[in-house]
Amino acid sequence: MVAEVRAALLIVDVQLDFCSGGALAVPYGERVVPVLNRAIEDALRHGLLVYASRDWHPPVTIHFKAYGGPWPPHCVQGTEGAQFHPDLELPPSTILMTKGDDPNMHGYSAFEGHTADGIWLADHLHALGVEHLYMGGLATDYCIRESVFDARRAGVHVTVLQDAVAGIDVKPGDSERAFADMREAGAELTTSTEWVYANSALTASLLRLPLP
Ligand code: VGL
Repeated sequence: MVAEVRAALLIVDVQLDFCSGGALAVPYGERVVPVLNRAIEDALRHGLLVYASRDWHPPVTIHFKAYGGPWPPHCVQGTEGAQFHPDLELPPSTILMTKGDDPNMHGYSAFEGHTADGIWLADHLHALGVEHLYMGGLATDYCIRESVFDARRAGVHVTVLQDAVAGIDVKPGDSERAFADMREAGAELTTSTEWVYANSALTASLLRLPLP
């Protein structure tokens, strides 16, 4: 039986290398963790699915400077920096999406992510009837931005939780420009404190358990 779940929370790349002290630190990236923990609690209360993407690069990838890419090595498979932030309270039911593991792909977008069984995020969402993603995580100006664009291309509604994201800002203003681009792409921006699942009653009424 297929569960009809209308909305899900997608947590993008809250990994140690993107937090203070990490190999590609987002300034104060870890500030999103408590905000996301509250969002996770809310999502679970409303019976929504929780997805989490992780950057999971091989040591040799076109993504890294040494091999022609723009970035220092980060989130290398199996290293501590690739671990989720230890304070992030991901529930056991979290659906993990791994991306960046193909040495020929950058893997910015969570939509380049797949489950351990090789199911791409877009196909997973489609199979479960998820039509709306609430998004938070790192980094506003790269992986969040690209994930939003791909979600919109896949016809998925997106709400970005603005206080649950943080940007790298290689150039000052990158995050602000990213917010404008995301809005332009049709994403709604809100804050977690304003966040109410407008469709929560509908979502709950549409839940058909058990999940496949
Ligand atoms: C990211 C830069 C490089 C991100 C990943 O998670 O936003 N940014 N790799």
